[in-house]
Amino acid sequence: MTQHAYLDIHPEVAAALAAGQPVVALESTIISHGMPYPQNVETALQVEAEVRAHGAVPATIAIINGRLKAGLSRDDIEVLGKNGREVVKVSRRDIPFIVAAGQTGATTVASTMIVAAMAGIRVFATGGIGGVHRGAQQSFDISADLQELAQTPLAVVCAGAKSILDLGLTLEYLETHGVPVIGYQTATLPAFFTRDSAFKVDYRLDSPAAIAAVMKAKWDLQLQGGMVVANPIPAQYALSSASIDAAIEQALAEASTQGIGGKESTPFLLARVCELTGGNSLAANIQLVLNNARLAAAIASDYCRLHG
Ligand code: PSU
Ligand code: MN
Repeated sequence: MTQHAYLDIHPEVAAALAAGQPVVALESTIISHGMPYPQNVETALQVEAEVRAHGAVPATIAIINGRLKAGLSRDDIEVLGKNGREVVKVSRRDIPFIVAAGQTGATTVASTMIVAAMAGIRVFATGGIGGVHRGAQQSFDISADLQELAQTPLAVVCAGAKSILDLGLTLEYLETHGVPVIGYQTATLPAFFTRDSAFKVDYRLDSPAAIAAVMKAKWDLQLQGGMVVANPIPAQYALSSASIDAAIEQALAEASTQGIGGKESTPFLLARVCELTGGNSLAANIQLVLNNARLAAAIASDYCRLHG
């Protein structure tokens, strides 16, 4: 059996891919583990609508009853959102277990990239990528998202990474593995809720077309792997780092006292930061994902034009 025997591509997504039209992949861990219900479902549907409004077809990715899905129904999204943290969080390691057991799982950036690449999708929008955690010198907690970026060919549009992570070590890790970090209209790495951080991106590019040209060159040259497109949160929704830093410090301290580790670490920190900062950070989170969906649709359109 080939890998495609495990994959269901939604008819609308399949038609767009066959016609060389732009498609944007979206992940589902952000739905089940990244936001509370019902905002998670509303946001997932809004993000799909935003991709469409900007000329591309959305393909939200998950595993439903053991089937890899590129493109979900409204019911699938409702199930992932309503069951929230009871839905298994699936990264690269977990895929065969969830498939073999016929279970439903929410895909992380890493596993979304795997399924998207299988389907032939080249652009992916999300909120924030996983990375090297603070204290990784001791814990070795480094997201599988980074290894996936090293080997799977997608442009991942995000708002940088949350400062629950060590941004400096995350950049070093990506550099080692040949993954470029592009700043969209910025020379500094955005830190999710804030437009800036103390770190520089590798390359600043100011248009979707310039990003699409780099994608084409990289993959024409058969340089494996993906790239990070870091898109700052719109200024009117950005939070002050002072307001978010205290919540992040508290969440990290609680995780350490409670001995939270492994795959639970990121969902725990995300949920605590969200609780501690209240609706403020959730509203910002929703806006930055919509902003990334718009940019991803534009990049996908330019890439299709170039690539033919
Ligand atoms: N960061 C966020 N929101 C998220 C995630 C990260 O701000 O929802 C999710 C993504 O699905 C990402 C995953 O791929 O967490 C990383 O988990 P881990 O660190 O366990 O690899
Ligand atoms: Mn981890």
